[in-house]
Amino acid sequence: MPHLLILGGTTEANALSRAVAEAGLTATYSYAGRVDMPRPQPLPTRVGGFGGVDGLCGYIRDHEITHLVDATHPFAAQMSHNAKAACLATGIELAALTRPEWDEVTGDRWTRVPDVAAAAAALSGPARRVFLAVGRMHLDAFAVRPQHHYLLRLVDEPETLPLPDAEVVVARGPFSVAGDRALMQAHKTDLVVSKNAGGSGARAKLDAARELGVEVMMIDRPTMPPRLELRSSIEVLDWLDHG
Ligand code: 3Y8
Ligand code: NAP
Repeated sequence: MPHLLILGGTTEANALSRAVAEAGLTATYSYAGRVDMPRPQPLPTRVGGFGGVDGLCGYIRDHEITHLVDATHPFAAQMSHNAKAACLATGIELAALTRPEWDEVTGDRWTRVPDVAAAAAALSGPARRVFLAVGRMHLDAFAVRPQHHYLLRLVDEPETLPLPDAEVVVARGPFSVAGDRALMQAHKTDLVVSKNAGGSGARAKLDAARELGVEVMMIDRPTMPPRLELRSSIEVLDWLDHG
């Protein structure tokens, strides 16, 4: 009897979760436990790390997992590398559920940087009004650039902030272009810093930036291990039928 483990946390993972539940398949949805109230799922759900590759191998064996779908965010590189290693070690099938990265279109004013550290390094100039839409986990990297006024969008209210001049909006995606345009106008944003997440949940700020003529600093994705990459829930269900 197949038992699927879905490494979740994205819009696409949530669509897969619904499709798998509707198909009546045996599956478990997994969150890292990054936020206080993760979205409830129509599948049995576990929350928290596995304890590295060994912990994930133990989980796979103890729960007789037969297939793993890595539907984590494109910046969740550690989890994706661990998933590849654990599937090799335990001999179970692995597929990733991914989404294409965003591409610049006419009217965009993008500067691409290779990673979060390079984004912080590139902010060496005079004070700007920065919409830092990269989440909570990388704020420390920008502490070296305290001269800017930051607008931070976070999923949960932070206890402390490493940035002296920052205002926080607590919100989780998916976001709207009208909402992000109004937010950026109210903040007088002159630069948006964004991960190249792809997908629909986080792209509104880019469309709003284009409409407002605001510059975007786009952080490229980390490298992923080679693995089978699927693009939709249908492709995953087909893979499960034949995998
Ligand atoms: C815990 C689980 C859905 C899925 C929602 C997607 C879309 C909306 C947009 C901005 C960018 C950001 C951030 C973002 C988006 C989706 C998707 C996505 C970006 C939840 C969720 C979990 C997380 C973790 C959280 C990170 C943070 C990143 C905020 C659930 C809501 C910035 C990524 O406070 C923290 O520790 C937050 C941590 C990892 C990145 C970071 O480095 O801080 N996501 N986000 C998952 C877990 O525990 O395993 O409750 O749904 C999921 C979603 N967030 O259909 O509702 O698919 O990308 N999430 C980025 O893309 O840049 C916000 O503000 O414009
Ligand atoms: P990461 O840096 O790649 O992973 C760090 C560690 O977190 C992993 O080694 C693992 O711990 C644990 N982990 C990550 N995802 C997990 C999952 N789905 N289930 C169980 N454990 C998980 O991951 P991250 O960037 O912090 O992302 C964490 C979660 O947030 C993922 O579900 C991801 O899809 C979601 N998310 C991330 C972003 C982002 O910008 N990074 C954006 C949207 C959503 P152990 O080593 O102990 O097993």
